[in-house]
Amino acid sequence: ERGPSFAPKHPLASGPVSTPPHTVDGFVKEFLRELNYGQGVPLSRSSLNDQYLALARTVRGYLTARWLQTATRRRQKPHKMVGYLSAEYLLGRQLDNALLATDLTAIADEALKQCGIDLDALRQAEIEPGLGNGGLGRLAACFIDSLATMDAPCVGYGLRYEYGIFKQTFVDGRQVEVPDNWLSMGGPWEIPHPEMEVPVHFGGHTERYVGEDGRERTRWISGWDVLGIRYNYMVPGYQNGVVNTLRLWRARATRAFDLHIFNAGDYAEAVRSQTFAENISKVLYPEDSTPQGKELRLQQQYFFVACSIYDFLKHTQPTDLDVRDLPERIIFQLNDTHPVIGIPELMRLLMDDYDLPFDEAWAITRQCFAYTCHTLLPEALEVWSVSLMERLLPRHMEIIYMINEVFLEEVREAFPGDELRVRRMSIIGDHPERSVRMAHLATVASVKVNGVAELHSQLLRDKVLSDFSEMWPEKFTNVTNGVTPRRFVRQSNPNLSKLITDTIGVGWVANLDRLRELEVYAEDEEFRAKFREVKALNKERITAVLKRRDGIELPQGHLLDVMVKRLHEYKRQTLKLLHMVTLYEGIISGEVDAATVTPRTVVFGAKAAPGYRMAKETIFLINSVAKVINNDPRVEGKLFIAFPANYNVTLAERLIPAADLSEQISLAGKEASGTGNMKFALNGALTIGTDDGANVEIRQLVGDDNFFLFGMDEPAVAELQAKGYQPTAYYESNERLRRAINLIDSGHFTDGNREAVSTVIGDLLYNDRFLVLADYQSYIDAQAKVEAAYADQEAWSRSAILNVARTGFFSSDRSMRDYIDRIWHIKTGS
Ligand code: GPQ
Repeated sequence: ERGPSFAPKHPLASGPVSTPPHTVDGFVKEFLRELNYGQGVPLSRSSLNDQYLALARTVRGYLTARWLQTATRRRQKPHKMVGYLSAEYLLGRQLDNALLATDLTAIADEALKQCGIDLDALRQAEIEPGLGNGGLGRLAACFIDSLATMDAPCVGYGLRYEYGIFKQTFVDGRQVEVPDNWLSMGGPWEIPHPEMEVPVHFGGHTERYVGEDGRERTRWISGWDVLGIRYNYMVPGYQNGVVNTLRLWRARATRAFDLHIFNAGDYAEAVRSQTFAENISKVLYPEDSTPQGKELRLQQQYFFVACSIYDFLKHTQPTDLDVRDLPERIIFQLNDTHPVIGIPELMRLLMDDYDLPFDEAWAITRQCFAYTCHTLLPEALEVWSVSLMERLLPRHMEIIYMINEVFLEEVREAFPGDELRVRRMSIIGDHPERSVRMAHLATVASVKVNGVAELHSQLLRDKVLSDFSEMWPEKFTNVTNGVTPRRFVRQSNPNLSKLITDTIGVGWVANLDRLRELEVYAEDEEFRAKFREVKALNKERITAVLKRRDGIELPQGHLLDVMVKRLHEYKRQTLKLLHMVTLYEGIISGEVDAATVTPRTVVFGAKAAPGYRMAKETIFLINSVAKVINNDPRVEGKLFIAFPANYNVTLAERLIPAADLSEQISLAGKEASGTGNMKFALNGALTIGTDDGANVEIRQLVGDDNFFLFGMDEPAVAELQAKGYQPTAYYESNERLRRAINLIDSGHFTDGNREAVSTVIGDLLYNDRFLVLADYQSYIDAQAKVEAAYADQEAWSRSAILNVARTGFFSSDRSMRDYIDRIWHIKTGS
């Protein structure tokens, strides 16, 4: 291994050699240097991609200078740090964020102008790194942004997928997935370290041996190995000179691996086996909240966690550290169960490499992890079959058995004679096959277990993990999610940002509670007019974006009603669709005069997991309904449905600032938190939502008058389900619902093809696991209230402003403060 190995005497040895100048002239020089010497082209012959890459590397240079300084400062006085372990980071585009963090936007703009280049064109050349599925991955990206802004010592660890979340296209209204080759135009934001290889083992068997001291030990003789290659990404704090690290791992074949086969003369087989090893970091699994028990996925999880723990032990921590002091140096935060295999991995290292006995290793390990759960859906709780574990990670499986044995003893001691409880709590489950319950393992080993919104944490304690919370009540806590105001207000909504800054000063960007100072302006007519002007400008902007990006012509002057999130039954996109069909059916049946209808455009954005049948059928249905409603002259242009393909972070940044109405309509008790809901409120959209996830807290903060609540609450849902829910009863007793469903069922939206809608309709009528029909009437009534409220633009603006002013709580800076104070106990700013 060729790591850092010499101690040079040069006065500039701890770098950076110089910091690039914060001036237009200086920036021009840095940029041209990158263009000439990095890309090897003169300005006059450079392509758009040359210019983008040179600009990105220029800006990266400004970041690296700060990054080296941050690292040097932290090395001088090492403190406990956070290792944030996450299989996903849904970063979004980097350029704008880096410019904002370094306060270079105006300088870069002017510098490029002098070179005859439009900054905006280069912005659009960036392919966003989509290394995540949805909320969970975007949350990780917000968290590391906040930690850098708070100057908290943190390394984000994850996987450098060669292919991120698939690109969604529609063919005849159906989703077709296209691979996301995000690195195809170059990866200017990453710094690879191909010389820093981390060995990762798989398969094989274990054997006992007796050490020199006479004690029995175990060694793992692996069956095959791969190497982890380190890729560093910089995570800049907001205008504070701090740059933290995001470290993503790429799998590469070992040389030993193929030498053997080369020697046997099979060249092609050797190359093929390389591909096998490199497959580990090839592609992000596109299932959100519904993991498939695929072997490659377990390989990915173990691969990145093993690399990360090794990296911390060998490179990051001070070399003189005694592993017994590990809990004073590191806390690994488990972003859901994906990195939970890190628990037996740390145990393995402590026992087999550092020679500690089980009890001592276990006492240390139990202080080094904390676990965040992001779901309540039983099907989202990961389990791995024991047979797969034994084959892929035999030593880890042994260690899990040992952990389970001492844990179940603890349970028996706390609850004598309660063998049913012991079975329920066991880390190993028996049905439908013997498997490891990763959420149990995480809970047993962690210092703290947290949910992601008040209601979610409560339901975790009372339902999903109730046995555990009875045993260890103090282990359970809540940290309500948050979003970064840098990306999701300051960058994405420059018009609103300027209005806010002109009104209360710039302090809000790093201290979002200060938005409270806007509250008084809700009563100020002039401010309200300016606020409406901002919305109007943002609507113009999204109109231009959708035209250019999707060829969609958004009608003007409409209430803009937005539902963007992964396609999932529990999120109930179908309920939104039934509302639109109801409005439409009212018009075409002659019951409602189109002239009296509130003009409304609904924008859907949603990817479906490629193997999720119902979700894909729902996409097809939305597209089918959209085509008919948008083109029916009887509607007189009053209703419109836009479903741009490939909703991603970049589109979210354009769409959310323009929205009037935010759809957060999951069945109560199913959405752990939601984070889109927070972004909408912060950008001045009103929410129509159920009492679910963080909606509850949004409503408490903004007030009932400024939130459209509907639907059953969680206890009502539980009660209805307990007594036996019958969707047909709602269908039969509600005429408008029946007419809407019948219209879809008749094939009206599918050229007479009834078969094409039967999956969705059949499920609604005879299954409806997420009680769409039960909440239908309440939703329709709430939407009528929305229309009445929207008719009074002054009152609407007042509510929208109050949403902005009262939701500063949802800054991810506050979430990070909570983790730091109550879970991690690390120091910031030193
Ligand atoms: N979430 Cl378990 C995901 O995005 N993916 C997952 O696999 C799981 C959860 C979401 C969750 O559905 C949202 O309610 C949360 O707001 C989000 O995680 C972040 O906590």
